[in-house]
Amino acid sequence: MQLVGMLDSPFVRRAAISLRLLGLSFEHRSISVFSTFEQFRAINPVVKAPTLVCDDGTVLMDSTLIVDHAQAVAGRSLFPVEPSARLRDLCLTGLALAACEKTVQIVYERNLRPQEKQHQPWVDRVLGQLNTAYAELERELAAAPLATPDERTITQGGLSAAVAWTFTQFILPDAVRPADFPLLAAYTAQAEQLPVFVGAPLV
Ligand SMILES: N[C@@H](CCC(=O)N[C@@H](CS)C(=O)NCC(=O)O)C(=O)O
Repeated sequence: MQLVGMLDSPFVRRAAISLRLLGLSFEHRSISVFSTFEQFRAINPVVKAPTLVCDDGTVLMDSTLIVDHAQAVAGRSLFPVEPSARLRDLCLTGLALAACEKTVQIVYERNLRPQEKQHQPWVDRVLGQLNTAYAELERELAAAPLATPDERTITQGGLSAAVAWTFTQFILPDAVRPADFPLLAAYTAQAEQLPVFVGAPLV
């Protein structure tokens, strides 16, 4: 199996961490959708990161679908089994993915559009959505704290929240104030110490 994409993408990073937590061996190919577009296109004509090239040659994209496939191969899930715990973890994952998507939208708006074509009302809307996603995550953590992150027990919701928070803080340090999200910041700081996170560095 090959996981294609750069770890500065939170979607690639959550897929890489998930594959490792599931005990699956894979080759990571650090190919960019921007600087090495043609090389990426030769692997996946749609040029989306992450892309998983499966052992039978199947090309699968989207981090959630890659994790879904990886869980089927591994025979276990990174989500809790008990339905209400699983539902909560799905909600945490959804919020984390929304935060990643909103961060990426702002980065693309700032970096890929010429200055004169940037549309501030759109940026303001996305910034609001981004902060709301993190506020909802913080509220969830306040209502029911996540267990101290541990490689044997960390769930998809926990790992995705940590990956999202690290990504936003790294790429958009002015967008979300850590002081407003102390529980999320503290949880992420602990998760980032785990070997599986250290082994998939953002940079
Ligand atoms: N929902 C997707 C989002 C993936 C995504 O947007 N990846 C970005 C890199 S962070 C990408 O491929 N960008 C290139 C493009 O969309 O053209 C997932 O979870 O994998």
